Amino acid sequence: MIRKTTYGYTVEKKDLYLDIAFYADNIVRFAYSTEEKLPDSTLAVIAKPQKTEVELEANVIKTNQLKIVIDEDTLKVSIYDLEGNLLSRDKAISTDKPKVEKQLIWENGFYGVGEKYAWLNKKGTETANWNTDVLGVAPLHNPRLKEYHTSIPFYIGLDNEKAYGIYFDNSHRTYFDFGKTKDDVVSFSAEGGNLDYYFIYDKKVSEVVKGYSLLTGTMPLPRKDFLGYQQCRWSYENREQLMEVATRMRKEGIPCDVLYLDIDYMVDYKVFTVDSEKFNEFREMLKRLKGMGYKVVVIIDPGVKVEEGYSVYEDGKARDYYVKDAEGKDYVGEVWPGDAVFPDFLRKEVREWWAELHKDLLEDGVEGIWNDMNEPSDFSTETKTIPEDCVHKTDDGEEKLHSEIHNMYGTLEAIGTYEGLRKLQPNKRPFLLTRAAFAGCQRYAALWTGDNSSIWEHLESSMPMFMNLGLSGYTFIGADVGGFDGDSNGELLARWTQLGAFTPLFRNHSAQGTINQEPWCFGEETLEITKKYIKLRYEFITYLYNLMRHSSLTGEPVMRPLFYHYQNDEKTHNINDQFLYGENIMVCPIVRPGADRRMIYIPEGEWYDYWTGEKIEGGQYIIKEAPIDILPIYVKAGAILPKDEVVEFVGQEEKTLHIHFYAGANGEYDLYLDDGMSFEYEDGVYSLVKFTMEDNKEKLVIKSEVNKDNYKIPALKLHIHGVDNKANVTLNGENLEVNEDFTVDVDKAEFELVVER
Ligand code: MIG
Repeated sequence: MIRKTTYGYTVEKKDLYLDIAFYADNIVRFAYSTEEKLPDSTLAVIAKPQKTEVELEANVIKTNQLKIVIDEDTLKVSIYDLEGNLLSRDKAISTDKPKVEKQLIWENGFYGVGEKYAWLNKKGTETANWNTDVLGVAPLHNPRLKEYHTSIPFYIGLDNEKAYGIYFDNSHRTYFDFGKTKDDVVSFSAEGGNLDYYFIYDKKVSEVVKGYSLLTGTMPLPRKDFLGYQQCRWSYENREQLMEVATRMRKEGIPCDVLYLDIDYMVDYKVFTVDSEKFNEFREMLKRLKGMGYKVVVIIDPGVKVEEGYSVYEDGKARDYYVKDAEGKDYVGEVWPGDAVFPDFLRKEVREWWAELHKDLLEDGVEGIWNDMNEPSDFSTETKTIPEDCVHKTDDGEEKLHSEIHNMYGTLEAIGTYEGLRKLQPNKRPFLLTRAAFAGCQRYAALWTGDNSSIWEHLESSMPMFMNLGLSGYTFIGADVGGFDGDSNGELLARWTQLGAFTPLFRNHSAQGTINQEPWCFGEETLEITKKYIKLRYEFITYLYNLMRHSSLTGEPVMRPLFYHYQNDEKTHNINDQFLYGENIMVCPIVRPGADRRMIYIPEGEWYDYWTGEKIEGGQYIIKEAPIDILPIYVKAGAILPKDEVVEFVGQEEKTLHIHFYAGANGEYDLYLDDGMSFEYEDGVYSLVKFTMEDNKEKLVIKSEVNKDNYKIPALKLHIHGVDNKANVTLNGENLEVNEDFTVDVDKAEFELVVER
């Protein structure tokens, strides 16, 4: 029997209910449970069911985009678009051990599932989600490994003309099989919990990504200075080492905004302590670094050292805030400080307590927090995490097994820390970096992909990983530039820095016991190349900041696979080593040693070689020469790009903003400007300038319009690319003499420039 509910329909079969709830015309939730109500969601889902136009006829539910056919005997569903094309069909479902097998019908590729090694397209493979400290269980990240530091049970199926996403809202260990076991079956299942999933449909994959972001939220607008270059190492062991790095950066003229302190800044790895012997006058040191333009981030691990007299440990114990073992005693594992207990972040009061502990560090001048080991990692067990039968408690005192909470543990820590930072510094956007994450964690923390190695394979594999993370709602991402484990080398660092300059989080980091890999460690040539690309990063920092803002509003990633904008071109469905940086820039890194050229696929349209200005017709493969100092970059005709003059750190001084127009197609660009730091933009303290370019081959018209000016708009200089005839040009109606490279100073942000071609 199918009954109407306030949010959709319920189908009942003996003691089982299938709840169908609508979140939009194209977003439908299918929740199977033994209770006559929608089951509770995990922390990932923030959307609520919406009143949607739906109608029921016999066993068919119709929305404005979908037709859902329900088999009342089996509770299996089939989904069609309104033209009658079959989008999805259940072959088998089970609810005791939640599992769905769907028919693999038309999907050309499968994507998403967050941070996973191996190629972009997951068709023919299987994977699993269980947050894991990879180096604890394997010598290095590799394609046969399924479980990484994060779990995002979301995937996308697509072909040229349509796409869907399935978000499986289950925090237990989950499994996905994309046609591996049987080539006509795609399945997902979990070790426990409910069969509760969302189906998101659209012709365009970009809309599916936005739909997923509607369900699980988007990244908050980050501070602009944290988009600058970041330098880290395990560890800068003392004040002298850290200051030396800080000074050397400036001396070499390498822009840098952020420095990190890894675990050795603490006393015996006790969280929320600072070793004042190694870092004497910590507060004064941070002040000096601030004066040089640096922000310092410190690492905080979740494990609390078991030690009498250590106030954090004793306070948490007195309040009964730690995760319990199966016998009801505080579970004691082993991490860097030796015996350690784990705060039960599932409870709000524990999260608030933890947040409050950051107060002294912030008062000392620490500007960001780095959460590591939060899978949580535990050296003492074979699984390298705390036992699955450990017990957490909800705010209502209900007990939950670690097997259910595990994948969310890092995110729960992030919620506590993020909300705590907001409270402690109400008008500064928090910066938080996490290793472990679950779906939805993008709302709180940036993510790095954990312990990679200084090998070319990990440079190459980071690209599909980033693109799939982006499709899975995670925008603020990066990998350890230069590689973490093992020794890096000059060529590898140069190539890695080239890619890093185009990842939202741009951090060079390396492990203890490996050779140093700061930009100056491998000789003059490597220094010059890394410096060139770190500077390029700063030239594009306003552009990146604008992409980040766009992502914070829509969920659209910064690093996008080519099919994100060229879905109808099947050639793009398996491109692993090129990506779009926003819609109009294409980056094609070199990821092999000794390579001085590579093949590049140029998608349809007209493109410019960023370095030479040469125009290239799309729809073809080209071979691009790329000696060690060249990262191939292409800009699409119609692009309008802001570019900054290079500074040592973000906000050092106000400079002219350069606006680059790539003629040959129409284009538009909304430039967003604010203080890059506070929450005042939420009250409208920002500016928006809209640029448009119309190019009908006879005439090029470039206009701008100030749509909001509550924040200072810097001086602008225009650069026009791809126009040969510089004879008949007017600026605001007056004739204009144009110089060789077609740059124009404008004295007002609103202008009109016309070129008769
Ligand atoms: O067990 O804090 O992924 O970035 O440098 C290793 C030391 C612990 C793992 C992190 C890495 C960090 C390291 N940590």
